[in-house]
Amino acid sequence: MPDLILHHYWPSPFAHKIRLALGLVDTSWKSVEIPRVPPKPLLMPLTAGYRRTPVLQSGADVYCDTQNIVRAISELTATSLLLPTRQRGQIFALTDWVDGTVFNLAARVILTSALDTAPPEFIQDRGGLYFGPNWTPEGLKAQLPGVIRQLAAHLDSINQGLTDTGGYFTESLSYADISIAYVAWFIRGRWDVGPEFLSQFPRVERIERDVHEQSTDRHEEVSAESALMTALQAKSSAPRGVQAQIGSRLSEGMRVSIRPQAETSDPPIIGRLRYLDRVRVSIDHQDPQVGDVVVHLPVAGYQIQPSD
Ligand SMILES: N[C@@H](CCC(=O)N[C@@H](CS)C(=O)NCC(=O)O)C(=O)O
Repeated sequence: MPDLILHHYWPSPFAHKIRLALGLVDTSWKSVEIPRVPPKPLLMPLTAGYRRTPVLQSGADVYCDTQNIVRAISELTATSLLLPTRQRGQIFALTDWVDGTVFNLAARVILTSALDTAPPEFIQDRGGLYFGPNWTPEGLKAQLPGVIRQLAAHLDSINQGLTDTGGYFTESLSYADISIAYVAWFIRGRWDVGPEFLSQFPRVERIERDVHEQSTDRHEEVSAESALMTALQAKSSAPRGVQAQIGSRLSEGMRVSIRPQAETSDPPIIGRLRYLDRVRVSIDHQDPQVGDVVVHLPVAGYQIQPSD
């Protein structure tokens, strides 16, 4: 297996989720630090326009979106620990809820608390990504108490689904537990009353602790330039082929544009369709700095459209 290279920045909660996943399967990885806001000139050549954090690279294969990255880690390290087959559906249902509703509420609380202190370009960028085009600082501030109540309601449900040992669905910890742990880590570290707030949910805190204790940290820092060179020297052996699907009008080689389904300010990812099955879409992408790479995204949560 080519080295796993994580393009990320340390305060990123979604990147933390992947650092924990790499640690739970006890694999080594290389760390490339990327900027917290665009421009990201040493990431874009690899991703065909995908700008979010994190991105996982393995040779000339580039995996975007944590849902897809966790699948890729499971496949590349040949372990079913994170996504055991029988519980996979339940795990994705829970992680969808956590990454969507629960993370969004936590991001609202944390961004609202940072409105007067964080750099304005950071606030502007994240507002557009997480809250759509019509958000305002006043609106966020007015809604804060109600948002905190909603966040507590969701964490209470998660807390009640847990016991004093093991994971949410499985005896050993899975991707479901990593999702609970990264949101708790985000709330604890970035909100001044985060630790006090979390103490209301002792089983959530227990999962946060267990996941962090069981995750190893086997990373090594490398430069972004060397990661680009790795891609340039590698050749992807990712499969080709577009699975026929009812209602889907896509075919191999078609130029496509891929965007998150939600209303966000993300730019489209554009390339030639190489592969599509029910869970993953892959596009061929070329750039002088990386040569030919294959960019992989999940199907769920994204709109894939033919593009001219
Ligand atoms: N659906 C994406 C969401 C990732 C995400 O929103 N990450 C945040 C960082 S925690 C982000 O990209 N922020 C903007 C940026 O880094 O440019 C995933 O699961 O990977």
